[in-house]
Amino acid sequence: MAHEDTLATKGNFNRRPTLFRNFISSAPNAKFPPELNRYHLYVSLACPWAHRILIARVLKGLTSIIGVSIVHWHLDLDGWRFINSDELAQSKGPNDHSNGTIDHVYNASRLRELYFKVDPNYSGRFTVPLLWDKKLETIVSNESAEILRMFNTEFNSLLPEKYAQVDLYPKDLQGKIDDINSWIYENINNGVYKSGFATQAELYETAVKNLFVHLDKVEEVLAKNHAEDKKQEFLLGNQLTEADIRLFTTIVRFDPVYYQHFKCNIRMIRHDYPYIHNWLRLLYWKIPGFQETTDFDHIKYHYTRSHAKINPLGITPLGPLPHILPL
Ligand SMILES: N[C@@H](CCC(=O)N[C@@H](CS)C(=O)NCC(=O)O)C(=O)O
Repeated sequence: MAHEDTLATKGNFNRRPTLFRNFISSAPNAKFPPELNRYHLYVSLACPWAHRILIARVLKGLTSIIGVSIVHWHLDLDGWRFINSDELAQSKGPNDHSNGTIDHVYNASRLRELYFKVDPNYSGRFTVPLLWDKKLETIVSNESAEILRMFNTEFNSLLPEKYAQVDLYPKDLQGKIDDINSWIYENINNGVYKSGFATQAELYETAVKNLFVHLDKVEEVLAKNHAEDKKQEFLLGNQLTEADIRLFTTIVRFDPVYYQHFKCNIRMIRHDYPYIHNWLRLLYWKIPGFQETTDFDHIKYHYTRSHAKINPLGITPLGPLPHILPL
């Protein structure tokens, strides 16, 4: 990924646009209506974009409505693969997903087989997350920001009230969420990749400095929300929204991976950003959906053993220990 995405841009990392952009919709006659057990998610536990969707799937109570297959943590030149029969035999039971799973729908060996099933001439990247329609045997979407929105609203008619009323993109906050998402995406979610995949020192230095300017900005937002008697804990005040989910998946990887592997080491979350650190631990330790979808070993193996240009020996650093501090 690093190589292809930096080639055309003289060493700057440039994430290419997503190609499958259909929507599940509860509107009458929709091509992709909400249905029990019709859709299947393909994810990597390492990928911050896929991680958004796994969290939303739990928060919205969709775990028994939408199944999941998890790719192996290793990304090679042919893209993502599923675990093989030897690896399956070694796993410690059906709930051991530490290396990934088989493809529960087709038993494919690689994710690319699904892309080719839909378009034999497909020439884009074979990315996760991928939302698959088992009925029409096609891809609904591989754009995480949009899958997140579908999960938020389109399955509500199938959900118990407790989950239907969870709203990660409430009407009155949409403008503010869009605004914070856009600078966090550009400078932080993607900013760590711009730092890590830059192939020239000056480009790296510009990217990493910009990343920390924006982490400082997040720290200010959280400090302000918490100030005086407000004690608001989330990015948009006292309500958890998709903006928190989208930032979480980068911040939880920050000290264990990006700090070292992507050279984002001007400051560390745990030592230098008290408000971000508290917010991170609140989500991880207190709110269902965050901890159970975070697998630090899987995350660390993926980055440190897939990017041969960055870490040619594939030795995974052990620290920082623990990967996340207690509350
Ligand atoms: N726009 C996509 C980006 C997804 C993406 O870049 N996924 C990466 C993993 S973090 C991937 O699958 N890369 C595979 C490859 O480049 O071969 C989204 O947010 O859903």
